[in-house]
Parts: sequence; structure tokens; C-alpha cells
Amino acid sequence: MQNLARQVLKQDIRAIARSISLIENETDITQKEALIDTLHPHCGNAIVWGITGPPGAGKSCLLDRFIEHLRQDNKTVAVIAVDPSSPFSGGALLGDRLRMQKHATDDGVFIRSMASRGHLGGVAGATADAIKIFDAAGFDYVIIETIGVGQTEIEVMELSDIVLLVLVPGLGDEIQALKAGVMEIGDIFIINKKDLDGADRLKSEVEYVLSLKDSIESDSKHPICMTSATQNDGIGNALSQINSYFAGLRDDGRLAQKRKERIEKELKHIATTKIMASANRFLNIDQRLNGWVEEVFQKKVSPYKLLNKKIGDFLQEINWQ
Ligand SMILES: Nc1nc2c(ncn2[C@@H]2O[C@H](COP(=O)(O)OP(=O)(O)OP(=O)(O)O)[C@@H](O)[C@H]2O)c(=O)[nH]1
Ligand SMILES: [Mg+2]
Repeated sequence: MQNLARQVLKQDIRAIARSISLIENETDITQKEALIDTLHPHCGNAIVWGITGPPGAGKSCLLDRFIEHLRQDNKTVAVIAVDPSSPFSGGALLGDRLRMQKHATDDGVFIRSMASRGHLGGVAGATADAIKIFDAAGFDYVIIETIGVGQTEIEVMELSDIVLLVLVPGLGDEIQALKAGVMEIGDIFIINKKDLDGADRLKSEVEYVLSLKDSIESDSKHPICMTSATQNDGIGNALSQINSYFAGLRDDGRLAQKRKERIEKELKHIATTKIMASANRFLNIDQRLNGWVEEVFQKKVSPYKLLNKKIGDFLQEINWQ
């Protein structure tokens, strides 16, 4: 077995950090794949949460509180903070968003930020691999925090077993957020900053939207929790709602179903990426593109005709039956 993988399975913190860097930097794809392949049989035990919501909703403060509770229960926690919209790589900016510093010296908590850096497999691909590393290393909980709810954030959230959607009163855009389809991705709705005005009204609005959603998806009832992260209020209750929701998913087979759907997406994604890469190599698309553009521009050939021919040649070359 690979040395690095062996160290990860022993929960060696430095090996875990090195493995995450290997994924992030994509310097050695073969080594990365070998690592993930070796860890695969050891995955599947961690409970994966996604936590998302508007900037400043209190996601990190809430996580900080949840981690306190989970640690009291002797559970280990890995947090991956993902900022797909950030053009900066890792480091300072994301560091500011993490308010979990007090856990920095606790071996049972590992916090890591990942920024978008044009990963071959996309940010979601890199996050999926990072989850596997923490899962195989034996962390009981792996929690992904994203900011906002764009397409990439949704892809990242789809990597989790449970999505916690954090909403707050007073942003003035609650209704817009609900309309924008944000509600679709949430399993548990947390109204944070309940100490502020408008929390009850927001709760009624969320209840209304959810009543429509729940009548369509009859198999699920989405809990709504009210918290104040700064005042440490409602955290235990939220945690027990999350845990019983998870238990429900696990016991009636929906968790397995969700995880299979995740594998299906992952396989399709890897297949597409790899097939594209081989086709690109063979067809030499990048180098020939300019010439093709010219031919199509001058109407010497149409795009379908050109590419059907090139791809046909490619398939013949590899002896595709
Ligand atoms: N009044 C009040 N303020 C809160 C509460 N929870 C968090 N805050 C404050 O809200 C601000 C943002 O908190 P964060 O935890 O950093 O929010 P976030 O959602 O992680 O923010 P980003 O990662 O930047 O998107 C901080 O100044 C917190 O002190 C709460 O329950 N009540
Ligand atoms: Mg944050």
C-alpha cells in the first residue's frame, strides 16, 4: 500500500494535509488517483454535512458551536471551506471567513479551505476527493461550508448527505432567495440570528415555501431550526434535529440512494473528463482549433461535418466497434 495512504489511515495529520495539497495542486495526477483508489475501501463511514447560505449569515459561527457540541460527544470533525467564487488561491481571504480558530489546537478538528484554481475536475471534483481523505482518515463528521448558492455551490452541496441552509432575517432579500430556487437544495433550514428582529417572520415565510415543497416530496419533512450562534441559543436543539433527520435518511434507505446518485454523478464526471482529455490529445484540438475556426468561418466546412469526420477518424483509430 502507498505510504501516504497508510499514514492517512493512521490519521496522521501531516499526511492528511499533504494529501489535500496533492489534490489541490494537481501536480501529480497518477499519484492522486492511486491515493484515492487506495483509500476508497475505507470510505463511507463519515457523516457529510454541507452548510450554505448568504455571506455573513453566521455559517462559520454556527459550525463553531456545532463543533463544540460534537467534540463534547467525542466526535471528530473535518471542515472544508469552499469558495468557488474566489479568484484567490487558499489562504488569507478564506482564513478570515473561518471563525473556528479556537479549535486549531484540537487534534480532533481539522479545518481546511479550498479555493477555485481551475481544477481539472472542477472545485466539486477536488472537494469530493478531499471528503474521501477525511472520511478514510476516520473523521466522524466532514462538513463543507460554501458561500452563496450559485451552480458550483450547488454541485459542492450535492456531495453531502445533508444540506443545512442558513438564512437570516434583515437581509431584505429573503423572498428573492426563496424564489431563486435556493430552497431546493436545503434539507434542514436554520434561521440564525434569531436574536434579531424579523426572525419569526422569516420562519413563517420559510414554513410557507416548505409547505409547498413538502407536499410535492411526500417522503420528507424538512425541519426548521431557530438559532443564535453568538448567544449560543438553540444549538443543541438544531443538532438533535439534524441527527434525527440523518437517522431517518439512513434507516429508510434514502441515504444509500443519495450516495449512489453521488457515485453515478462522480463516474459520469470522471468518464467525461477522461474521455475529453484523451480525445483532445488525439485530435490535438487546442493546436488545430485556429485552423478549424478559419475553415468554418470561410464556410469550407460546417461544424458538424468537420467534427463528425474528426471523431469518426478517432474512433476508427482506436478500433471502436
Ligand atoms: N446578532 C447575531 N450575529 C451573529 C449571529 N451569528 C453570527 N453573527 C455575526 O455575523 C457575522 C458573520 O458571521 P460568520 O459566522 O462569519 O458568517 P458566515 O456565514 O460564515 O460568513 P461568510 O463565510 O463570510 O459567508 C459575524 O460578525 C458574527 O458575529 C447571531 O446568531 N446573532
Ligand atoms: Mg464563513
